[in-house]
Amino acid sequence: MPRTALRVCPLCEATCGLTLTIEGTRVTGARGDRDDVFSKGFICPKGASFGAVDGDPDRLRTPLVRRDGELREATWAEAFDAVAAGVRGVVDRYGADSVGVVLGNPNVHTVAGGLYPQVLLGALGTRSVFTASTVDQMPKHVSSGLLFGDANAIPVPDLDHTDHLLLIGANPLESNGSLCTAPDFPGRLKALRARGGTLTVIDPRRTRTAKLADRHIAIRPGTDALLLAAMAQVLFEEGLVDLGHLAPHVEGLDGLRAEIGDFTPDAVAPACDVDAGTIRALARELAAAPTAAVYGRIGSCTVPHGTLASWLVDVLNILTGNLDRPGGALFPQAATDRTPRPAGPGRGFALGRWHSRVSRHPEAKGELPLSALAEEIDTVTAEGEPIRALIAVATNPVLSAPDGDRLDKALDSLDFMVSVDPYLNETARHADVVLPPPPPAQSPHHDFAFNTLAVRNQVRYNRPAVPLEPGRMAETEILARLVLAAGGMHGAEPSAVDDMVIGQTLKKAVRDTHSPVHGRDPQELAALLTGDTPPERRLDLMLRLGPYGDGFGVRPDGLTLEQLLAHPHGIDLGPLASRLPQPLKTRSGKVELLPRPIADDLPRLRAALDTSPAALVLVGRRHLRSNNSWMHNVPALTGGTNRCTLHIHPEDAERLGVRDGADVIVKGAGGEVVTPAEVTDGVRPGVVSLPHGWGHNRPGTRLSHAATAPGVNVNQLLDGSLLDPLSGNAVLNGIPIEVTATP
Ligand SMILES: Nc1nc2c(c(=O)[nH]1)N[C@H]1C(S)=C(S)[C@@H](COP(=O)(O)OP(=O)(O)OC[C@H]3O[C@@H](n4cnc5c(=O)[nH]c(N)nc54)[C@H](O)[C@@H]3O)O[C@H]1N2
Ligand SMILES: Nc1nc2c(c(=O)[nH]1)N[C@H]1C(S)=C(S)[C@@H](COP(=O)(O)OP(=O)(O)OC[C@H]3O[C@@H](n4cnc5c(=O)[nH]c(N)nc54)[C@H](O)[C@@H]3O)O[C@H]1N2
Ligand code: SF4
Ligand SMILES: [Mo]
Repeated sequence: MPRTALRVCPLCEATCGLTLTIEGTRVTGARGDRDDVFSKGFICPKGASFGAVDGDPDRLRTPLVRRDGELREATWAEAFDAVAAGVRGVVDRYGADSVGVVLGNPNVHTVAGGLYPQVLLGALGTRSVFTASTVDQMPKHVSSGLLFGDANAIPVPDLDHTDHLLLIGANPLESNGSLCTAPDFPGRLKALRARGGTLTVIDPRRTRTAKLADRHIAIRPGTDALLLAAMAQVLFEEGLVDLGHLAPHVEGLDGLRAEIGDFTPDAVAPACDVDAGTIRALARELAAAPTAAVYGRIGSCTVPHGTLASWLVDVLNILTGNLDRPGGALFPQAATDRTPRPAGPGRGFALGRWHSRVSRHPEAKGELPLSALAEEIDTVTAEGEPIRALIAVATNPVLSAPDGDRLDKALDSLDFMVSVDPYLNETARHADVVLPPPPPAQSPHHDFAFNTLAVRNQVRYNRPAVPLEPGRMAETEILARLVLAAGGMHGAEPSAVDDMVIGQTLKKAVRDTHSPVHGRDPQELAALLTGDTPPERRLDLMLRLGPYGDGFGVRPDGLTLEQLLAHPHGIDLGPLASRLPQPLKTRSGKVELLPRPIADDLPRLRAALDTSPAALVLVGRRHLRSNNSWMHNVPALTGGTNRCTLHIHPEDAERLGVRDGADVIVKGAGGEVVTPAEVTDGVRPGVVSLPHGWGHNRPGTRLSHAATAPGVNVNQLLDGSLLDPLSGNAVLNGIPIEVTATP
């Protein structure tokens, strides 16, 4: 008899609740959970394919260990012995920084990824840390760090209540939203219009999201910071600045006005290719709306002025009084957030506390640019040791980061590499040890990351929908054992890792005068934790110490793991609400409108006014039935329009002699690829578009379906040298390229 189980979907940031149909130990169906407190039944084609993603026969079932040059099946014990020997050998000989750690996107979608990577970094003590954030949203972290003193304080547009949404470089109809967790983002945009609100989309492509908008502005890629600066300039010039409730919490207004005075609409219009009148209208509409939210995503981050654009998004929210008010952009409050501290000056946010060895890139948020990973491995300098061992968790940088060919060679030269990944893919094929986590149905689920970015405060937890297959190891245990093996405690019980974290957290909490458990006995508190597994006990701890928690009995109705388990469809914690000044951790205790690193970067933006644009630039695109590099192996999600083609405008096609469907050569600083052209006026003239995550044609992988239609790796067009200097984020959009027709 089939049974059902509830499970939040981990396949994108929308976090939809699913009802899985399970026959034996197999997931044979998935539909939206109508009783889910947040998603209320919404599901997309990826979620509907949960069973196929979960049951992909190419998923690895046992660890692989390299012997005599070949990856062979091995026991878990053999695999962790090899990890301990490989990593510790390098640490002992060359020091901790010669071990690199790369953390990929699915870490924010798993319980294991939420609980162990920070412990791993602590145990290793390495500064060679790289994550998908520097090919994604690092500019937003940096701008939040500078404005609010907390890199993780990211305001989220109040989608369900706003009157006016200005959406920049985001295509939620394909991506289902990002840094704005909202199940049924498309439905929420339609509801905004239905209640009389307006939607403006700024995107060089006429996306499905743009088609839904009242106004679509096909900007020249990479120039959003100029356009946003000009909007701010108009607000000042026309007396439309109105901080409202924010006034007591903001400093630096006069400095800001002076600094951006020369970014007038007329000055930026030629660079943006948006006329000055339109820019003025955008500013006036924003100021006139009863409530409004400006929201920027990939297209505003992965560009040369990504941090400035991300900063200006919030500057506009602030200047119009829309930050931190319902209908504007608000700070969510997640159930596992730390207990809020009273408002007041904080420690602030520091950038560039250390630098990368080869190109001297400043760290941001403790990370070095993923674009610099290859050179940190393959380049010898007098400054110190290169990276000689690599720990890669849930990541495929050979496809997702610039210049995969160089990284491919660099990974081959390592003394040791371990990959925690369900697939033997383009990156994992270089590993000496591959540790495969179980598929999602066999894993617990909680959204540590996305609840801090959600348009409604809520909390959900799922235990594994089916038991672990024999021979499998939970990813939480894999990562705990990895912490022990890499940290020099190989062989200890994995629960020792969790006990240590619980002990340290409680010790700190009882000393904190603002904590509900101040003055109590940590051991007594630890004994009160419930849960079937060490990670569950850690979740219980975070919930109970969190803003809605029971404080270990201080608030008897407060949240605990037990309560959460009693509410399988989740617990609603209410709409987003104003929280300032509490989230501010700047040294001044205020929103610092014009932080020094931003002011120092403005001359570079000014210089962009006079730079003549390249004849042809490349932007990316996402497809609803895809996700970065790892869903091309599921037949139900490939084919049709989900193909790796180069979108090119008819005028450019004509000029270059490119025919629809014919192969074209695309050439960039890092290399060239050959791919079919698709002639469409969905991109603006002067812009071509190619999706990322393709290029499944390297030997030694086990991705049998993906290999049948491999596509090409767009990131091979990059050489890794184009970065947003403040954040170290890769420039992935607006890259100059050449396109030629094949004979
Ligand atoms: N040109 C261009 N490049 C881009 C982008 C772009 O827009 N344009 N987007 C960038 C963005 S936003 C991102 S986030 C990055 C993503 O870059 P990455 O994080 O490096 O890449 P993914 O393709 O998400 O690969 C994730 C890996 O995790 C594995 N995985 C899946 N589920 C699990 C799990 O439960 N546990 C573990 N341990 N592993 C799992 C998959 O098999 C896959 O190998 O790509 C970036 N690259
Ligand atoms: N289906 C699907 N969903 C996904 C993913 C996926 O790969 N596939 N990946 C997930 C991940 S990791 C992330 S980070 C999110 C990303 O979520 P989104 O940010 O919504 O992602 P995109 O669909 O890439 O939208 C970026 C848009 O920016 C536009 N753009 C490019 N350059 C510029 C520019 O200079 N200025 C402006 N204004 N626009 C520009 C592009 O044309 C594109 O339409 O999606 C997540 N969801
Ligand atoms: S929108 Fe995202 S979370 Fe929801 S079903 Fe689709 S892939 Fe899963
Ligand atoms: Mo991402």
